[in-house]
Amino acid sequence: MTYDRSKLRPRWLHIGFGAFARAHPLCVLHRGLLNDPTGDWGVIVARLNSGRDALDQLDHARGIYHVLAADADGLHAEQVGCVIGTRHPDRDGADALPMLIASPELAVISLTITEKGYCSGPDGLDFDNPAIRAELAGAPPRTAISVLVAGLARRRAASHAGLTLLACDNLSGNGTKLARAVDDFARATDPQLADWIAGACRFPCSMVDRIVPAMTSPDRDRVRGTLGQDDPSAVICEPFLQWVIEDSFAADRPPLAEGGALLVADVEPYEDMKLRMLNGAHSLLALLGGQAGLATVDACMADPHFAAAVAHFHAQEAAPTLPPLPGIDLARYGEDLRARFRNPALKHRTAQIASDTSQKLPQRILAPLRWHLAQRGTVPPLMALVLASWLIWLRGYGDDGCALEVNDPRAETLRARISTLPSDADALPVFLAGYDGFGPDLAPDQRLHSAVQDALARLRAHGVRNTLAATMSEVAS
Ligand code: NAI
Ligand code: CS2
Repeated sequence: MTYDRSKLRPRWLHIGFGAFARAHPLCVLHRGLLNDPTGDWGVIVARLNSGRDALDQLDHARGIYHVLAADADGLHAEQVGCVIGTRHPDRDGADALPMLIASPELAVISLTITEKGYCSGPDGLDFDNPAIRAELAGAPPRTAISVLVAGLARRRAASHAGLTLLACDNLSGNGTKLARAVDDFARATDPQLADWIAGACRFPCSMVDRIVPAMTSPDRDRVRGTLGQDDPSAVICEPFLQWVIEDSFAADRPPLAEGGALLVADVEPYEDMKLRMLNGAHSLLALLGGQAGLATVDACMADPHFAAAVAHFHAQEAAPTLPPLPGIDLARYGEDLRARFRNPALKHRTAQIASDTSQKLPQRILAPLRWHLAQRGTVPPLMALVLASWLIWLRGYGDDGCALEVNDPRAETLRARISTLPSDADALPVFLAGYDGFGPDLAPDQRLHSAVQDALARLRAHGVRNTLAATMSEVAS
């Protein structure tokens, strides 16, 4: 490490110190500090709804941890040193984060809190979310949105300048969604605060990309073997890293371009490209692969039916929905994605990607599906199979009757409605009407109904592999 850590100040708060934060935003800032060693951009990391152990462990290592990029040649370790402290409400008190947000030195707050952490639906903040309801009724701030608003209220009261709030989750228009949720919450409590936030703070959108699977116990052994010591905060990920950020900062801008990020005026085309090509294909592999009993993405890609389906999905179902982006060849982008998915050193579990599907489908599958219906009047066959597969997951058993465990904030409600219905055909209309991602346009659409019905019947009758093989030969003819 070649920057002086003793010069780092608490200028950046990161909420959601999970696997991705370590290998992406914090890693980029670290690289930026290496390239601009005069910077004082130290980070305080926080967790809200997961335990404090990860933070205690990081404190024990004085904030230093390793990111290990995995490829066919092995693991390549990078030591990250930009973290200078941690906060957890259970350890440091409910006031700890709002106080930090109000401190004059702080300039940036970034978030990797998963899609559901934004507590939002298509129309902004979800006022029916029980945690949000409780906070608006006076409970101490615990959701990210309420913590941000509590901190910004203190900041305004102290007459400090606004902040940059940088959403780094896989949502389209992630910054806009964050701004909307914060505004909705603030406006419900203090409209003048909401006006101040809108004027003084910035919520840049950003496209984030690096595959960072959840760590497993064999991964911990690999880390120990490579470093020659334990590092409980280490993560293993792919070498690839991309971050495209809307160039809209409230005050000082950290050395992100120096760390490899691309700052642009409009992130939306990059976001849509990544969410539809990478994440859409990931959800396809996770749902259909998991249903077929395949445990990891590389195992799916080693199966010729899945490999052909992903190539078709990229070329015919996702890419046509995207506007051209200067300097980007979507065919090449798709090929590169498939090579990343084949990385045998990353054991990215299909079950991990299948979790929270209700939060992921709108930006990954349903937005491009709407494009196909509007422009071509058709439902692409693989998108229909993905939706049918999710219904099958919700009904609880896959090919050969194997049990499918759904980990999703909406699963309980959806499962209660559809798992007891006698047949998939009975379940389909309830599914279409019961999941709000479909919305008033897609839920009653007969073309969607019959495409998913057909996909369900095929998957149940022939299993995933045979269905993919038949579908690919039909689209080729
Ligand atoms: P993780 O499970 O390791 O960490 C999730 C973090 O989010 C934890 O700190 C957890 O406390 C926090 N969290 C979960 N639910 C929350 C809630 N309701 N409110 C506040 N905080 C909450 O997951 P990981 O891998 O760090 O991924 C997190 C997010 O980062 C993803 O959901 C995605 O949006 C984004 N991302 C992840 C990538 C990956 O490959 N892992 C790549 C690109 C983006
Ligand atoms: C994955 C993503 O878990 C998932 O849903 O699709 O986290 C994926 O690994 C990243 O977006 C890659 O940048």
